[in-house]
Amino acid sequence: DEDLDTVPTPLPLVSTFHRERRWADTSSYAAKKKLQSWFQLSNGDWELGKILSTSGTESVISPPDGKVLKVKTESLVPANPDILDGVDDLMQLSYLNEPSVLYNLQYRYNRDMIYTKAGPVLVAINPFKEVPLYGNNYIEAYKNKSMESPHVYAITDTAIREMIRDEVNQSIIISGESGAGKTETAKIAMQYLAALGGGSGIEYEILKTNPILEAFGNAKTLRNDNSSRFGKLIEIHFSETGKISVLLEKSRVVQCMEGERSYHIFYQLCAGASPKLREKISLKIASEYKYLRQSNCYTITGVDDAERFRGVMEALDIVHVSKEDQESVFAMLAAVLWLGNVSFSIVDNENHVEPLADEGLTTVAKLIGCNVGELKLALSTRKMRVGNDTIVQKLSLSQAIDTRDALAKSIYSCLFDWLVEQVNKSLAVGKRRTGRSISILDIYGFESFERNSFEQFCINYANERLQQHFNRHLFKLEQEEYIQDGIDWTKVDFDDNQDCLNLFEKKPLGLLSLLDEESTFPNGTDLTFANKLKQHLNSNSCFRGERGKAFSVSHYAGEVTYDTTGFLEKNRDLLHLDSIQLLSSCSCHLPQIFASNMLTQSEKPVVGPLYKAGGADSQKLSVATKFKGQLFQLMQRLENTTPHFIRCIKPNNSQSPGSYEQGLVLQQLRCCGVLEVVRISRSGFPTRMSHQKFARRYGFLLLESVAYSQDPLSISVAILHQFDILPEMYQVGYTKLFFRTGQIGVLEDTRNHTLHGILRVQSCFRGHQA
Ligand code: AOV
Ligand code: MG
Repeated sequence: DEDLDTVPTPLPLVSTFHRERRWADTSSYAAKKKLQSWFQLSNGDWELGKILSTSGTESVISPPDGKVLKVKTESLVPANPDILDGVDDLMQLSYLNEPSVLYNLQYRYNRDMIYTKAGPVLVAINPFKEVPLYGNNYIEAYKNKSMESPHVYAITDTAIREMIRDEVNQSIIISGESGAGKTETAKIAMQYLAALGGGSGIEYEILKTNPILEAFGNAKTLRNDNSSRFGKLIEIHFSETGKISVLLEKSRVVQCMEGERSYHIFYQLCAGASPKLREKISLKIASEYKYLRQSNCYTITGVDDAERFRGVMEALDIVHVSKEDQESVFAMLAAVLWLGNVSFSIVDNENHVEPLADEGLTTVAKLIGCNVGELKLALSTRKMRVGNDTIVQKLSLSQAIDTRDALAKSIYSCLFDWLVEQVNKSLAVGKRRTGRSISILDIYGFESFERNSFEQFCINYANERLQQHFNRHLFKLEQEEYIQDGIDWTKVDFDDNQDCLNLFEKKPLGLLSLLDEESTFPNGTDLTFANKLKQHLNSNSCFRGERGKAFSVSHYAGEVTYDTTGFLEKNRDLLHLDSIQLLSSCSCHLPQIFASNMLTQSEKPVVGPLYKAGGADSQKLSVATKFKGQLFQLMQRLENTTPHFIRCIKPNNSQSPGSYEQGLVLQQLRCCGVLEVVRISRSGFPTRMSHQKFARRYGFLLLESVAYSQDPLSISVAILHQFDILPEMYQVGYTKLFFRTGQIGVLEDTRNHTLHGILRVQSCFRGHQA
């Protein structure tokens, strides 16, 4: 404390002040017209040009290629001076407009600087190639803060520090369209956590289990060769365990679009199983299976499925799945594939069917360990309770196919759940440091195809919820806090997606409720469902009825037209008691785990509608209701954490390196509100501290000892004055102080130096000159 009078006060603030000042220049553009400016080409792209002259409403502009063009003056958008090219935080741009942001990101992208800050948010542009930004040297550099450029490592580091400093759980929330790089980004964040754990911690274990979850939960889609078909929340508890929770898209097991693939593991198994294993589980090559044949796509360029299969087996070893259980897992996968080959023939004049007793049926029976007769019965009849009697009903062809597919899907999804459980169990071994956690959220990205079905409906709904979380944290809560604390500031408009969420969630007249209702009607069809939507939802501005069975939703990320074909069936996802009983009675030990799992599922109290259509045996929650429930749980877990957001951007649709399509990037920046985030961060006061905490933390730096006798607010104000913090840099609220970005850092540095008793005045100056 005796060193106090050498505290370097005003100087460090100067550089920050200049930066702040530039922001205010935005409106004075007219005065500077003769500078560089953005103008729009006919294809919508922006180009930079020098304004040669302006007369009336027209300007003459010269782009770098030497041509001279006439453009409307009002269409010109001011460009930033060259000195700001490629700044690493968009907040630093003098002119914050779309072309400037696009250009800045592209400037960096072309130099392999794929990360840029947008205020508190990290923007990551998918390089579609290896970039030299990762590995131990980089991790070390971020750890000891010798590297400051934006990076996933830096965000992860901040999360860890805040967890320790504030004793609050943290989350890293990764969003972006399909193929934008979320899953890779999640792995990079894990990498950092793993390295901090010294290479033996839980994070390292989680990384090693990745091949399992990717093999069983990812597939090739038209948007992404390695598309996640499940959302996952990795929770790393610094006291005891890591935990992964997931939501899987099941339908892919039995059907997928032309050019896409089912789950990687099927192809990996077919390509990589040893001759001995093949024999044991009666495995053929991928093209022999109908489930895999339908999309006409078996391989992914640059991917060796056989090699990946070996990786999966190694990972299964790591999570202590015994060789015997592994074999059972593979046998179940083979059973799923063979189920798809089961075909039916008509047996009476009422069009009832029975499965053919061919290779498909007999192999399935062998693999799951039941007799052929039982399986045949389970696939062609349904037991129904009528009063006190049980009657046996024969199935039509489409009912039988649905029953078969439902069985395949539930075997697969139980297998997936079981694997997640094994992974979680293996992660639960060993205890760790503090009692806090960091969660990493990586879900399926927003999808819009030519044809969009129930899966896209669920996926996009989840993304809509996530967007709401983003909005709430970066806009709503922020603005509410200012108002509550009596802070004077300009409100920033942002696209609130509450209307769209209402469209999905409102009861009884919302998309989800109406879907569930129609799913319970025996005579409900996809068409009656579509008509009902049009009848009830037309007044919602986010909804549009389309021709036939289709409807459109205006999502935050764009309008998507959904085809309701298959909606009811997929939502009901009936698995009949017959199938469940079959599975629980068979001799292979894994299916019993599944079956008990399924039984408990179907015995759960029914909160949603009852499915009268299938009889009393098939009462259970609809897929959409279950999905919503899981989603809410997930969001609730996130609500209690301090979020750190990463926005992944896909620079082109061809998954190729080096190509940066302005229009595509702009659309993504717009829909995730990147510009607004920057704007709010500039106009807002992102750092805040209660008067008590502020006084406690910095009060001892005060030169006047009288301060100690005063109330926290007066002490706060005295500190601000002593340090000459400029009035526009902070606001004094009723309960808190609010600071612009970077301000608290100066105080914090001074405090640290003082505390350590070594006032290295010089280095402190140096640190703030940049
Ligand atoms: P996604 O998770 O956002 O899509 P991925 O993380 O699977 O997207 O990324 C798609 C592909 O982009 C990867 O397979 C890589 O080839 C490439 N990629 C992404 N990030 C990087 C990076 N940092 N460095 C190098 N290549 C990268 V989806 O799961 O479809 O929504 O449901
Ligand atoms: Mg993914």
